[in-house]
Amino acid sequence: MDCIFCKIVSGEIPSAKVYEDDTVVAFNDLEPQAPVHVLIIPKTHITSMADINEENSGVVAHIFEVAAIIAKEKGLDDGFRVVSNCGDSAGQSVKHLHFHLMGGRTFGWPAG
Ligand code: DGP
Repeated sequence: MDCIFCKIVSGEIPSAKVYEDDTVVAFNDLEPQAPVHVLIIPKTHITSMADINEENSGVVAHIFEVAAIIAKEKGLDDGFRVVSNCGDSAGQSVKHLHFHLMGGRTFGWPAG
């Protein structure tokens, strides 16, 4: 499968990794939108949030544990944001499930 994030998991495409274990990997976003902007992804290919089910949701729970670990490590004590864009209208450009962990600045709502 021609998937950029699967290639990051395998090491075929280099990335600045900030966390890795058996099931997930986290690395700095190539186009950071905040002083801290990390992508947390499952190692197995899941296309988007629309494909989460009772068989694979465990890795999503784990991703949120990892987000808390990284936020602490990065000193995001004032707060941070976790976002997953799902599908074209939400702006999902890479079709491998990923969560943006962003912090180090103030965020607007619902965007910005
Ligand atoms: P989204 O638009 O939600 O699908 O976010 C995809 C993000 O992935 C976007 O912020 C840029 C980032 N990205 C795309 N290609 C690469 C890559 O090859 N390496 C890294 N580190 N990030 C990438």
